[in-house]
Amino acid sequence: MRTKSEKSRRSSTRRISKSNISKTLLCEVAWEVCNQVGGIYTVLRSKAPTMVRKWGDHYCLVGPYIESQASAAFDPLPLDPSDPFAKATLNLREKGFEAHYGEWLVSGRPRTVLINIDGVYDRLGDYKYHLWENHDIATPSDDGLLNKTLAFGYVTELFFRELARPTVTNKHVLGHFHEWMAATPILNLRRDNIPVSTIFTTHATLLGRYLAMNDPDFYDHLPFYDWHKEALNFNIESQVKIERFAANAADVLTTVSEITAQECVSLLGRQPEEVVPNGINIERFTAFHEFQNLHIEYKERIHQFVMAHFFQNYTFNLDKTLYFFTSGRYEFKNKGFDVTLEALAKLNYMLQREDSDMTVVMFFVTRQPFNSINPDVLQSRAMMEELRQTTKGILKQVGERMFYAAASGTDYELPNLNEFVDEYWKLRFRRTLQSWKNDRFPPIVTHNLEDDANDEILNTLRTSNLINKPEDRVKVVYHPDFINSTNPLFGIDYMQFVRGCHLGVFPSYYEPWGYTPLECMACGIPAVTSDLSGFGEYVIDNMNEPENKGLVVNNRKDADFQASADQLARKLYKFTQLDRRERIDMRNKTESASTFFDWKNLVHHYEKAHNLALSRLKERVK
Ligand code: G6P
Ligand code: 1S3
Repeated sequence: MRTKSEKSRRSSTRRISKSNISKTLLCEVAWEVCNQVGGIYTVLRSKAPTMVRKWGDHYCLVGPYIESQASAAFDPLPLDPSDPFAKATLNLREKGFEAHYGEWLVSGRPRTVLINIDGVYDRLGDYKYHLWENHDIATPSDDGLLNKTLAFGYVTELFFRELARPTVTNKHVLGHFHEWMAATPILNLRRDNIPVSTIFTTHATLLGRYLAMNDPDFYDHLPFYDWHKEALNFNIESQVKIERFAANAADVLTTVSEITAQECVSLLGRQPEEVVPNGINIERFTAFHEFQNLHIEYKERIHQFVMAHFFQNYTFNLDKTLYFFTSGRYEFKNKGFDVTLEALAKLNYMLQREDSDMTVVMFFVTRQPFNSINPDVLQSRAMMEELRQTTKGILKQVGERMFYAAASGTDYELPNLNEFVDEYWKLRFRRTLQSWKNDRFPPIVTHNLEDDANDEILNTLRTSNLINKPEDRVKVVYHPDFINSTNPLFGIDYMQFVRGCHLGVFPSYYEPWGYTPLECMACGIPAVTSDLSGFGEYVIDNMNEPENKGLVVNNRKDADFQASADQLARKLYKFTQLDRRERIDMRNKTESASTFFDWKNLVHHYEKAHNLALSRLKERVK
């Protein structure tokens, strides 16, 4: 593990000054600019207002042109040749490439160049040949994703060559590339000594992710892997070479956490000069102290789902029900789904043993291939809607008739309300209730998975007998699709779902940063993270008493699987013992602690990396 002195050695670099910014252009490049895929999209989007405030029109993003996304989130700007980004775009167009220049319609409205790679494939052969000849990177012809990134890299490299021409700008140019998918331009820019200083940020190493998934002792073995042998082993040699060679060719290497910095040393062969932790744009989340009200509003929406899902078979007190959730890409071990499941089984036992009247409903929100939503789940939802309509109809009839009776009558006693309901509604009510009730256990998964028999979450639930039995105090809903507002089961978007829950559970084994607990915090929802996630490690190093601020850091570094699961179960149990007032208080503390992670407080790490890149460029062109 990195020592404190090594950490502080890195941070001795100074931030880029205002006067240097006035003489510099900065372009950040990523496959996820204006292209919502995962965490890097969140980094760039949330950081944009802070960057634009600092850099003004000296800042630009570069991403792929994907029509469905660009049509909704991108506004073209006029191609004014006195604007260097516009001029470089014009030059690209003159060379026959489709490049768009405009504003990404997100907070801060950063200037953005989007490159359409569709027309590039016929020129890709030459580029690949040179990649092999000059950099010893052979690339197979049939890998669709790799070809896309190479096409993107090819045109991005040309964009930088144009931008750095004295006829386009007399300013220094910094190119900041995120993740291997955007990193190929670094190789030729360095080789041909183009006056562009490059920064490469890796948000995870490719090999690290594969190895962590496959080696139970990944962290112990990390210093000893043979990167090339392992890359061949996982059949990702081209991608790993791009990542490794770009990391070494860049003027400055950065990564998102200390824990991933160690991966960089072992698997990429270079110590990052700066760690650039991920922040959030708090303004986006601060709903003017409304977050407690939003919690109650969206919890009500989750109640609707839970009633439809469970109450056909048995009921429990919603006022004594807590909603826990985990979410993220389906990496069973890396995301800590395994530890979470084990802890839930223990929690169920602990609550049953003391005959608790609390119920915990745990949601697993991730994405796995499925054929359709389970028709039973959809049907219970429809039937609950029918029940609601029926009760509404009865209420309306009773209300109207009662009013009429009261206005025209002389009797001061409350009438028998049954008399106001006609036979049609009585029959409909009885029939709806009869078909509503059934005696099967509520399903643990909401969709029909393509490979139900081999799904690790399902199999673990079955073996631990956590299958929504009436006596279980912990119920489980596995939703193998991400949540958005068009999703028929919840009808709310993901952040609204988060707000409606009580606790996020993310005890990851491999997680370079991990935005999910941070997003919880910003909504005032307490969360569990782990000391093997970049975020958890940052919390331990930089925050006092995180648990009092709604953040539990699960120990995975020095604890084995069982010990981590035991610890997690105890923490979850402790949470179930809080009363409502204590939960409200905890949410207040959580929400106010989240300002710690505002980009305003974290962007200086980027500013240091940019300053270092600038000084290295000045050295090179001297
Ligand atoms: C928010 C609301 C309160 C409500 C509470 C429920 O704080 O402002 O009116 O009582 O949520 O909290 P709970 O933790 O029980 O969901
Ligand atoms: C990566 O995305 P992931 O979920 O594949 O980058 C994210 C942004 O830096 C980071 O939060 C996450 O841990 C990484 O794994």
